[in-house]
Amino acid sequence: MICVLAGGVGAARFLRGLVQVVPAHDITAIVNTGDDTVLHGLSISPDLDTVTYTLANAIDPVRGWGLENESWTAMSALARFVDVRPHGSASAPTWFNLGDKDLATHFYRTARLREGATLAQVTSEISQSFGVDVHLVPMSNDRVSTFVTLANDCAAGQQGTEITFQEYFVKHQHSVAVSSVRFDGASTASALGLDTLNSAQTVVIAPSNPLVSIAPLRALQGVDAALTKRRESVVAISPIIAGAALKGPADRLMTELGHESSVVGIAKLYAPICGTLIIDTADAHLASKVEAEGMRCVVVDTVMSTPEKSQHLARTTLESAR
Ligand code: FO1
Repeated sequence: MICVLAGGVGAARFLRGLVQVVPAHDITAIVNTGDDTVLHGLSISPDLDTVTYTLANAIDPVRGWGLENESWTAMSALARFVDVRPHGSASAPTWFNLGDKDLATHFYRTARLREGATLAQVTSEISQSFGVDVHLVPMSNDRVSTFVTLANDCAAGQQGTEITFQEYFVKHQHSVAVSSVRFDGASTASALGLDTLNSAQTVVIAPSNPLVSIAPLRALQGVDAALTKRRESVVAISPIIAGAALKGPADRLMTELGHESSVVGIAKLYAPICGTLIIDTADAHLASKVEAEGMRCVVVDTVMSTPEKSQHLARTTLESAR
């Protein structure tokens, strides 16, 4: 069985390639829930939904999140209340776009959680309803919430203020500088999938943001220890190519949080838990520096611009782990 540590879009694209290489039922994805948020009283799990929708071929291909062929009737109907809600009210947040079909997922998840179901149970029901055979496991059934601290006074607030991940990523389009990241609840949350981390033939760290998508998983008790114990069969794919992230703020966050925004910076983050780092051909000249961090380095085209390229990357990843 292959275990994949997954964030959002990059991980979803990699998994779409992996299911072409190994049977879906042989794959377990442990997915970040630090991005999860409650809006309109609805429990929203963006990374779980992005992975589910992508594997169901139902994702919106342009946005990379939410469902394709969406309508936005409910969201536009909310706009009328923005003018009347009291100052400071969090109701009718129109900055986080929820499509009409996507809302159904949040209705179901919220109602099932309120009935006492665990997030893992609900995730299994939702992925089954979308015909997804990959075993999707939230990193924990307990709430873990990612907060970022503002580095400067800015539109999002004063220097030193904490905002939620989604306020950072969506409301402020990750355009504000960050001085630190915190995973509230991680120290007491119990990690799911530890048995999988111990028993999987190979563990893949998907090309997700190491600091806000993979780090929440690693912050849970027992995860880093489990990975370190089997680091020779753990392989990571760098989400940074030629110093930049293909999508999202990974490169800026690396710099803002004191790391080098390069494959060497990624190697330094992953070396304790991972034996092999896969980097893009654009970074081939840095392979020896990655190896100097004590990791094997594999150079391949890691840009998953087509399903075929995702498949090739998945195949190379599995071969490099053996
Ligand atoms: N990302 C955005 O940039 N803008 C949005 O309005 C937005 C809405 C949204 C709704 C549901 C969902 O599952 C994801 C959504 N995302 C949106 C992506 C979300 O911010 C993810 O957390 C990021 O993709 C990072 O993983």
